[in-house]
Amino acid sequence: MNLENVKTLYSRPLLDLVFEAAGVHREHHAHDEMQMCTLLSIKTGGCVEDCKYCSQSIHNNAELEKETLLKTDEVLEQAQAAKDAGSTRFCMGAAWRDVKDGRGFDRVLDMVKGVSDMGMEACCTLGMLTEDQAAKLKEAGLTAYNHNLDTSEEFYDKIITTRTYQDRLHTIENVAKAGISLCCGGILGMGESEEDRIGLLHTLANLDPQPESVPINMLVPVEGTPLESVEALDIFEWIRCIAVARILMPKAMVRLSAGRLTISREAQALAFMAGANAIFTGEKLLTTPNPESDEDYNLLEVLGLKPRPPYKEEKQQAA
Ligand code: SAM
Ligand code: DTB
Ligand code: SF4
Repeated sequence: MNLENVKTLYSRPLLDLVFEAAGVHREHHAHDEMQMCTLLSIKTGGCVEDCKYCSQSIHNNAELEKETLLKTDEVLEQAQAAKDAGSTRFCMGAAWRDVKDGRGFDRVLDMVKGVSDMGMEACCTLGMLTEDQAAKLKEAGLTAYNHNLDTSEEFYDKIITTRTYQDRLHTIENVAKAGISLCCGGILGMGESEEDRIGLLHTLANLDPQPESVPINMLVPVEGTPLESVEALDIFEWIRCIAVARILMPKAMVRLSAGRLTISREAQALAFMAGANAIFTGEKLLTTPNPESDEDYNLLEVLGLKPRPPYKEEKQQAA
């Protein structure tokens, strides 16, 4: 769909959009299922990129406990706990600009293999990747790689100056070449214009192949970052973006990522109606808090939704 058409779609009355998105959602997905995912920061802080929203950048002054790369056993223990708590996808995030070959990467490959062998979908977000590194992750059993475009190409350099939109697109290409599913979305509420949100949605929808998963992050304004006091985005703009994402990318999982802690249950319910069908559960995202699992499971129950079963069958351990 070209940019003009996305603009026209985006400008429709909100409830018409939600209504259409709900139809698209029901046509392509089990509308009563929610994918429950868990995030773990496997390497925290000290990142050389200057992303203005991020608690982990060395260019910002957020208060943060830095951590070197976790041990494989620790990560697999957490993955097992997430599985026991009902998660079917485990996403490991590292505060790296890019992946360096060597012992650290080899350890991440072991983690991926371990999570995959547990029968969970394994996802990673490690910064920029080469084609060869993507192939190795695929071989280790990686289901999906998260690499966000974050915002429109036009607004990008107001948020990050240490890498370009093209750098991002290049890694996305490497992920696709390796046959790994792409998880790619953005952040709303960074002070961008409506045109920037439209631009982001247009670029995401025109990726070939389209992302299998589209994380919609609402900015978590972290103290000590340049975006700490940016004005909050109207919640109906967030709903509008979710509905447009669902209509433009019918088969994708539309994933409510950062920001749910301050979003009301009612607004989340409307987002689910508009086609959002995945959430991160667990008390922490990477470095910021997330709603308690109990609250999330309670919300699902009230709304008549159920956790989506894993699409991966548990692998039989060799005797
Ligand atoms: N370093 C890797 C990278 O940037 O690709 C992976 C980790 S990074 C923390 C993953 C994503 O989290 C970012 O692309 C961004 O979209 C999101 N994110 C980070 N801080 C955020 C915040 N304060 N509010 C909302 N989303 C945030
Ligand atoms: C994504 O788009 N959102 C998740 C996941 N991908 C890795 C990360 C959200 C991080 C929110 C800020 C934090 O907790 O540090
Ligand atoms: Fe580093 Fe990722 Fe944070 Fe940017 S978003 S500073 S690349 S950890």
